[in-house]
Amino acid sequence: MMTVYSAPNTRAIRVIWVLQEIGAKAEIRSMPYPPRQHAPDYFAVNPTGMVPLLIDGEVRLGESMAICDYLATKHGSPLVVPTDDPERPQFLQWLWYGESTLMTPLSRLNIVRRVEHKTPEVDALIAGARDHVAERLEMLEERLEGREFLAAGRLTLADVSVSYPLHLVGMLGLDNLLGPRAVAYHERLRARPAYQRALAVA
Ligand SMILES: N[C@@H](CCC(=O)N[C@@H](CS)C(=O)NCC(=O)O)C(=O)O
Repeated sequence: MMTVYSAPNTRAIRVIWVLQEIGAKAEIRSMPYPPRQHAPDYFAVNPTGMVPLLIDGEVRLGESMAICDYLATKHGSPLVVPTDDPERPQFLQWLWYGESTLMTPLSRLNIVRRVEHKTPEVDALIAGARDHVAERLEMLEERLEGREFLAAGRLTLADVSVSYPLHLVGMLGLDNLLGPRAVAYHERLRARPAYQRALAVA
């Protein structure tokens, strides 16, 4: 049986959602967040202390989208757009947008906002990161014009990737930066029974 190490409100939700979409079984070991504080024994399993982590026999993967790709590919799932599909380039574009273009300023914001003694420099960093999030969400809003999903006209790993930064947008209280298409898109993703089941165990 595969094992997935998880914690609530982390990128592990992507992995558990994919497991649910493809109907694959894994033991989910959910820890309080952050494991480095609340589950120090986890360092013996993963020296970085980060989640998600997948263990499948000899295979150990610690990048959420690599795990999703590994699982979906192994199950021959349409969540992966095949290499000979004309939608493949856009699939890749949006898959990486989710974990780099959109996550980068969100991660920065998530850290800097915790600085207790706000100086003008800290405020400028927060404002700059927020502006980057806003600009980058505009790209998403454009892409969603006339589309229910980001590529190939169906749910793919590109949507799984982008769902997490959208979740973080909500957690950071930045919903006002989302355009109407992004709001409807995120609701559409969240309404999927597989996503709801995943949230319950992540
Ligand atoms: N690029 C990695 C990032 C993993 C990551 O940053 N995980 C966060 C939770 S979303 C974490 O475990 N942070 C806890 C820590 O750094 O101690 C992925 O996509 O899985």
